[in-house]
Amino acid sequence: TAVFQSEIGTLLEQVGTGKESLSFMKRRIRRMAAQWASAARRLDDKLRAHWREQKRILVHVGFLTEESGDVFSPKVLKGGPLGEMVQWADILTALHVLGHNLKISVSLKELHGFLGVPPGRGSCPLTGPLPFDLIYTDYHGLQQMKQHMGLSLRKHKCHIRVIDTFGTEPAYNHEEYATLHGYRTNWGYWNLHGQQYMTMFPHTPDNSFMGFVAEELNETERLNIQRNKVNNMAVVYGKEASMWKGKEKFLTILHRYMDIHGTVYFETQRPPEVPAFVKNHGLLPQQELQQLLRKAKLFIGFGFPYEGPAPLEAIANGCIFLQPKFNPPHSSLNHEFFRGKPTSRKVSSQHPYAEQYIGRPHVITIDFNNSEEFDATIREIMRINVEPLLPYEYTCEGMLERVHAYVQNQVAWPPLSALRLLASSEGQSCVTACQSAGLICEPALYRFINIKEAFGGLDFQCEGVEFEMNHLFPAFSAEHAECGLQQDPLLFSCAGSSAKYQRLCPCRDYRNGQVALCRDCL
Ligand code: U2F
Repeated sequence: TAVFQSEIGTLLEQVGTGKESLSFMKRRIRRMAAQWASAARRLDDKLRAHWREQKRILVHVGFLTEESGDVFSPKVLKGGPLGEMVQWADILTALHVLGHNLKISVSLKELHGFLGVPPGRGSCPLTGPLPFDLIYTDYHGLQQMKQHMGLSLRKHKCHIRVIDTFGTEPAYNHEEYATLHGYRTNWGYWNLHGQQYMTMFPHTPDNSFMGFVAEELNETERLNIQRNKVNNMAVVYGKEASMWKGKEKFLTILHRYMDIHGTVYFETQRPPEVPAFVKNHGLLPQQELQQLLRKAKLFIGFGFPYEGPAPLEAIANGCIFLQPKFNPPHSSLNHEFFRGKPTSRKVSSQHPYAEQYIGRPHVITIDFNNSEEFDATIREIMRINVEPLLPYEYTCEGMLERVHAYVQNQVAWPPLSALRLLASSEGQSCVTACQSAGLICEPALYRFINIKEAFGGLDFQCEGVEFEMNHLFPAFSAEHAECGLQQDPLLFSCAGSSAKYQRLCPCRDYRNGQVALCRDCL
């Protein structure tokens, strides 16, 4: 039996020392401990009737190992990416608080130790049963496990979960299909189930949404924030000078109305990209950034970094987040940053989650190239008042609830009763088809609709039925009245569309603020 555990001493010890990234994660774990503890109490009450099995879980953080190059750790105090570390810290805390038996590895040596093969015998395949029920790792870690375990990795594959910031679509994951149809990338084609990839935001229903948390406010803090907001104070999103490059025009307009603050890393001198009228605080510890956001009215992004945690933190502290719309959207087809990533997802703004799941008045997404609109929006922002907002799925309780659901039931889940069968229109993906019915596509339910009878249910008359490996199938082609069924379950995919096909889509409902779970899912 797993018992909720709010004492974090052992967790901190397990995380270890010797790297700036680990220190960052430990500071975060310590700072958020009280919040996790009270969330655990609430969820414990809520789940009273459920028995929870204690699982043996290995967390192997591949990108922090020396063997993968660890380019992140040296940049922690220099404006480098922190989003991934925020997420790993929160995953570790969630698993620990849920009371599982946790082992943590950030080196090959530790990995080998935990997998039960003596170090130095890396080519020797693991024999015997896997000593873990679940392994959370990333693409780097997966590669390392393959080298270590050899062929036996295949046998244990279903125990693996891959933390994958931007997501992996089924067409890219399927080795044979990716090779035949031009979906091969450097990240690999591991033939996992789409839902074994876990993302930072609910980017695509083909993957599981893991997420992270942001700080919650108590009543006093809420009141204080509302009292202390400075109406003409803006903070710029971007801790690295390069993110400010070429943005003088917008900064100048903004400066007509507001005092501008930045948290850009610098060594000795102000970076030339940051104009003199900006008050630059230098890179701040997370806690001090929170304090700054509590005073600010506006948090403004200039297009990069994509899809990070900071906008949620800003919105949670009562800021309005202003960000550029991308028209055309950015993707691996047209933008360097996404090139070679195993997804063709279209990124419609700097932060599509903020745009689509939160929206106005907390999030305003506009075309920055239209100076008049930009100017008018700044003036509008100074007139409106917003309250701090944090979607439930980004609270500690929300993350615990979701991770609990994944750990306990991801195998045959969600229940068939959640299924709503829809047909997409031609050229429409199942992501969009379900969305436009107020539902979400659920790839785990494809296996129930991948049958001839499903076409009849939607009034499609099949002249012929064929089985094929095609990530758009099951689908109906009007031209020859042909019905296509999916030959390989690994290719079930919510993403993807073609003018030729009306796709069959397994949709389900979802909870407000917890899109990963259906209403009757727990
Ligand atoms: C994203 O990574 P980033 O690290 O660039 O994401 P941000 O949204 O900037 O913020 C990450 C954290 O940095 C903290 C802040 C956030 O939790 O509290 N921070 C801080 O401690 N001090 C400061 O002065 C400013 C921010 C994304 F998460 C990654 O997955 C992507 O790889 C990357 C590129 O798109 O963007």
